[in-house]
Amino acid sequence: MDRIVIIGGGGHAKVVISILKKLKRFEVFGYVDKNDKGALLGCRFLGNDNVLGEMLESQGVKTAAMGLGMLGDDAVRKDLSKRAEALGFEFPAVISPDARLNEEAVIGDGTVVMDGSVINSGTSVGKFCIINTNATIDHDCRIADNVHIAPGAVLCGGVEVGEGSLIGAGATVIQYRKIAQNVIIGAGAVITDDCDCPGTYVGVPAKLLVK
Ligand code: JB2
Repeated sequence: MDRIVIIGGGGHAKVVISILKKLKRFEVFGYVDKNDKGALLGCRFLGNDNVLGEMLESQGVKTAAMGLGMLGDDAVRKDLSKRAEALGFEFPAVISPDARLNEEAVIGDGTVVMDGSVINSGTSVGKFCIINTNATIDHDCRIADNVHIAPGAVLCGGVEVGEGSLIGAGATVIQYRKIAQNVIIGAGAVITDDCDCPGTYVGVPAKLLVK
């Protein structure tokens, strides 16, 4: 089994580790974090991000999973994934055996698809996305890189989501609507119109919050 290192040791990392354990395709070698969080589901702390290069060279660890979650600003996460890829790490898509992917769904490298989520036919999901627990993405959606679809969110058919956007827990986007880059959709919001400008949209039907 290939060894895999987890980047980050918080709540999101725990979920990623639990999916990797179910998959039984990798040996979870350990995690890197700014702080030692102790053993995480039996997975040991390896040091901070500076140990990644050394692991690649001397420990034969060539594979990584992004264990940092994102709830809005994803700069640290993006920077870390770029740095690790530049070092030579590969980030396979991590897809829970308890998710359902239908025909012609395409999932990018570094993306994690969690338990209970459904991704329907003809949908493509970019790199380093989080398709969280019980999220539903129906047919022919286009999800760009670094997008987080939070637990229980529903995207109806043909929805487009731009890079870095977050669709909050339990939110619904009706069919064929377009969400721009760097948009946050609040939990439980219902999107009935396109969200063309970056910003936070909340409510039913959802409106752009003016700061
Ligand atoms: O530069 C860093 C760094 N900065 C913070 N490098 C590394 N390797 N790790 C870093 N961290 C670590 O990220 C923190 O020390 C901490 O252990 C972890 C963040 O953990 P937290 O539990 O706060 O958030 P998360 O990113 O794991 O999960 C969030 O997003 C998920 C999608 C949470 O809000 C979850 O509830 C949510 N499901």
